[in-house]
Amino acid sequence: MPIDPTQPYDDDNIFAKILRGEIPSTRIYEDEWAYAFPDINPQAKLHILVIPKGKYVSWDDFSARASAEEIAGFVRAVGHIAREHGLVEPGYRLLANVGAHGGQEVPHLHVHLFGGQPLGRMIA
Ligand code: D5M
Repeated sequence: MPIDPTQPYDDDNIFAKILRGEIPSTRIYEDEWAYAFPDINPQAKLHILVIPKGKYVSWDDFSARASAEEIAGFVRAVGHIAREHGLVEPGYRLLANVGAHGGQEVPHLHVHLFGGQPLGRMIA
């Protein structure tokens, strides 16, 4: 079920539990601002989820409330992960679903990073 992106942050959402180590995940990358792990239901050869350490429901919430430092740290982390995986050439795709039309299911901001294959025009 898509979530309401205007809802208050829910501390019991699955990615909050992953950040607290209450649900297992394989750490791909971690720094002060971001945590990255493989998507449980990969839609491409490489499908990584990158989430901010801060409590943000969606891209909308993050872009409205996060500090410039948090935004810069998170964006830099996503770029770093892509470079670390050698994705810049031949390329990759970033996606953040928001709300019902976006099909967002987990109410903690996550950026999908797809790569490792030609991706076509649409992937979700
Ligand atoms: O995408 C939510 C994504 O989160 C979806 O691709 C599955 C993934 N997911 C859900 N639970 C887990 C766990 N426990 N580990 C890894 N990946 C997970 P959305 O953009 O909200 O539709």
